[in-house]
Amino acid sequence: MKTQVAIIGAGPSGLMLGHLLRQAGLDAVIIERQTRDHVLSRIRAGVLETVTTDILEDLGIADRMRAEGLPHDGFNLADGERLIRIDLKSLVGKHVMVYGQTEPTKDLIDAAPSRGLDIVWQAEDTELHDVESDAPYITYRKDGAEHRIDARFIAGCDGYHGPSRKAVPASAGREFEKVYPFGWLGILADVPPCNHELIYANHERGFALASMRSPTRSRYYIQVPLTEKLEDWPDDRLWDELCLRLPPEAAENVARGPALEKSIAPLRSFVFEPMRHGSLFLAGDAAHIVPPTGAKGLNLAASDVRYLWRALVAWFEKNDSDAVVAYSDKALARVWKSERFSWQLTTLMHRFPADGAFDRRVQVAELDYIASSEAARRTVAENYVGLPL
Ligand code: RFL
Ligand code: PHB
Repeated sequence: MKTQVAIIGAGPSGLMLGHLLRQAGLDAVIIERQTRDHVLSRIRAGVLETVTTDILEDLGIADRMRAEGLPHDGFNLADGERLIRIDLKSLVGKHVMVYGQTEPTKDLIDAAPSRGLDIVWQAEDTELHDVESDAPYITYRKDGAEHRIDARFIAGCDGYHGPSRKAVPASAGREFEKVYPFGWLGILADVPPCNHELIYANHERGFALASMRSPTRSRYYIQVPLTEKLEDWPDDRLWDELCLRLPPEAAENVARGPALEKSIAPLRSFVFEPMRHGSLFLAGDAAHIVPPTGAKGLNLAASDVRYLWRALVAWFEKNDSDAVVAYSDKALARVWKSERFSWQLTTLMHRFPADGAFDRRVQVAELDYIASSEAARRTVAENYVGLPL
């Protein structure tokens, strides 16, 4: 098979890129390792910035998001009993959209056949070849048969564990990494949220986050040591711990219900540079990871895709390679600003096992500053809604 852009991965990056390329009249094929059901069962991001909602709008795949998504004009930072509201609307004139990652993923998958975007599910042993040449290709196995896709470019949208980043020789790339000494234990349950806006809570027992998927579905997280095992967290223990960490007025409103999903995710900051090697581009989690505290991961994937799509269209339509050459630097400039914000918010809101009284005083001082200074709140708001493209 031959195509213009072969995309590895049917996560948000690969799906958005595939649709944007098809809309511009280019050929693209997506190769995905998992089944459609598996991809749709992964509970991940909850908060979409305008960069992400704009892509869905521009693609004409936003009807359900407009009907079911929850625009949020603000969110809250809590420290013990104190609640600091970040009023996004009044501070920066923008909002974010609460529309769980599985929903736009489903909308993009459902729209693929009618737009001529082929997705190959359950592709095994995907390998990239000749990425330094002008004629790269991908091989994979499906149903016992070997397949090959020749392309002009390969887009590596295959997440942190995918093969694309590994196809860049060690001498041609550099990794930057920070691993945090804790993870997030998450629970999804069909109960009304405890608050109408998100609450990020710093507590002496550890961080907690109150989020949601809809007026009847809640998503909560608590910070746990990496040594914790899921089986040691029956639902009741998790609900009890959550209520201890949230500010009292929110804790009183927590409605309990059986877990629809429960998982522990480690926290990591990671960047791979550069994001292009020859005819291979990296986008989304394949190139960078942020801790989820800033709600930036999916939105960074969207901004990568926006730059990459424009670069590829200019290349195919006008034979203009400037944007292709500039892609990595342009994407990384935005990536590093989100890395900084996500790291800073994580540091401000979590309890680090090695921290002493000094570090805690600095956290309190920074939260005091945010509470008392509109300039400080505007800085948080500007980063949270997403910096300009
Ligand atoms: P994905 O979603 O990991 O998709 C990659 C796809 O590639 C496939 N793949 C392969 N396909 C073919 N062959 C192979 N060999 C392959 N290997 C892998 C995978 O099966 C998969 O389908 O990466 P993508 O598209 O770059 O999207 C990134 C986002 O998923 C991620 O950044 C966010 O989920 C991060 N994130 C959040 N982001 C936000 O913007 N806002 C949030 O509120 C937010 N909350 C979160 C999060 C991530 C979390 N976890 C679980 C890490 C909350 C959590 C708890
Ligand atoms: C979520 O709802 O899953 C969520 C929300 C905000 C975050 C991270 C995760 O910062």
